[in-house]
Amino acid sequence: MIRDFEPIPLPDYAEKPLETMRQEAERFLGIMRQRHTVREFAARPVPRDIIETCLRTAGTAPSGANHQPWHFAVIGDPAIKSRIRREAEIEEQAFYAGKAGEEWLGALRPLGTDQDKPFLEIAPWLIAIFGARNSVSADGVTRKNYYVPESVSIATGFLIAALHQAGLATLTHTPSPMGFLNEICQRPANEKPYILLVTGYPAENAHIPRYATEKKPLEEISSFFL
Ligand code: IYR
Repeated sequence: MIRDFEPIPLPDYAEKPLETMRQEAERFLGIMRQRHTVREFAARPVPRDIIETCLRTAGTAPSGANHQPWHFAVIGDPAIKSRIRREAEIEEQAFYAGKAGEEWLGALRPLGTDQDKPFLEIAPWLIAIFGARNSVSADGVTRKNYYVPESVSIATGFLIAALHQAGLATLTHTPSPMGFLNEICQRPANEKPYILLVTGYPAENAHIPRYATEKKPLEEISSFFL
């Protein structure tokens, strides 16, 4: 179906006075600085509706041609989580045994990661995030999607921020390759798994690598042209 341009007045925009803008920008920075990737999760359950609301936030992300080329497969079933752990650890064993190469393994050393992924069974929710190269609409027409990795990554960023704001911890896990997620999550071949987002409460004794708290200063990540 071809849709024509139909402009509507910009909804929802409310300009903030500059001082409020400053305060809000600072406040959000403060919130996001409190996000830390966690690898030790509590087994405590998290209600499904909270995950659903955060997924709705992810679904507001901008995307190529507004095609919204993402799919979030949300896994709470312990048997499926075990299967994912088993498959992921097979890949990770090969990765850490040398497939990654010395340089990559060296880069990961300060993070302290290894091939054991118990969090894949412990955390209450695993969110497998897929990007669709093309989509088939209800009327059976296949349409190509655009900027799929960019779109999926932006939506994932929204999701991570939403889960953090809700009070949950996440781990952006990327077993590689992770084609096994298509079969387990029953996703078609035109969809590529990008990230397995592990979500739940952090374990009571959770640690993070100090290295992960070292964020580049503004001067290093930006340049201004005035
Ligand atoms: N997928 C592996 C390795 C890994 C790779 C990167 I790049 C990281 O930032 C962290 C881990 C694993 O999950 O252990």
